[in-house]
Amino acid sequence: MAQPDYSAMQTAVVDGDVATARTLAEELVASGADLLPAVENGFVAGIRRVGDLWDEGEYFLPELVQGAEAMKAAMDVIRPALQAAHQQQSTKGCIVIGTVEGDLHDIGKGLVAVLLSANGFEVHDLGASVSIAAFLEKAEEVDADIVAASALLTTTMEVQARLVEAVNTAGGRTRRVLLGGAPTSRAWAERLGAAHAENAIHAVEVAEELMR
Ligand code: B12
Repeated sequence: MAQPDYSAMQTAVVDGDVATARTLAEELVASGADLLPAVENGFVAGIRRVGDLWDEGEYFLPELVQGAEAMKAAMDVIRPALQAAHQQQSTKGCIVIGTVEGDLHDIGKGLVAVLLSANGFEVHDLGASVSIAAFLEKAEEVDADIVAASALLTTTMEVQARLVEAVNTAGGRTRRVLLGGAPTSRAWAERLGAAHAENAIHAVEVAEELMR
């Protein structure tokens, strides 16, 4: 089996080339290669590079948006295949996940949701910019064991803090909160009394620990 062309995947995202990103994703799925390392070393590396170029003042908002579009096009192709490849029957626990209110970044959260679901969790993905009330309402409705929340902006980390507080003080059963997103850390989550995971694979391990 030929090694997936990580560099072409990165370039497609960095160039914001939606059509090429989609084609490369289709070829990747058809090749039967291990999808997770390819996503991480290819498309995700590309979107991180877009972030660096933005940091360096090389890219402005249109390029950031276009890079995200290419990334999303690739993930739309890969998501169902990733899910099918890892699918497990048993339900390890029920998780409500979303990106907190005011924050539109949902690529990483989406990856976490897919992997949790592929590894046997029942996952309810509420999308991006989710209000605390919506998290609580859904958690109650589906009797969630874990509420998982992403924040990619330093300004929306504070919403994670309020979410933890709201989950802990809501009536009814005890639920654990799992936090993530690039600016967050284990120390931050622990200070709030929540769990933390660095990435999608780690999120599965931590969620499994929380269910023990
Ligand atoms: C793509 C992108 C966008 C896209 C988002 C599209 C989308 N649908 O998601 C768009 C163009 C919309 C965007 C907008 C903005 N963005 Co932006 N964006 C990014 C970028 C380049 C990549 C983010 C990404 O998708 N990474 C790839 C994924 C796979 O990684 P990840 O998100 O970190 O997720 C992993 C882990 O963190 C973890 N994880 C994530 N969520 C969760 C949740 C749980 C529960 C767990 C356990 C784990 C977990 O697992 C994931 C998989 O491994 C980052 C730069 C960067 N290097 O992160 C900037 C970045 C996050 N953006 C930034 C900014 C400033 C903005 C804007 C304010 C720009 C503007 N002036 O308008 C707006 C904000 C809009 C808003 N209200 O949210 C800054 C934030 C700075 C800060 N300190 O707060 C960054 C860091 C860029 C920078 N270097 O300055 N952005």
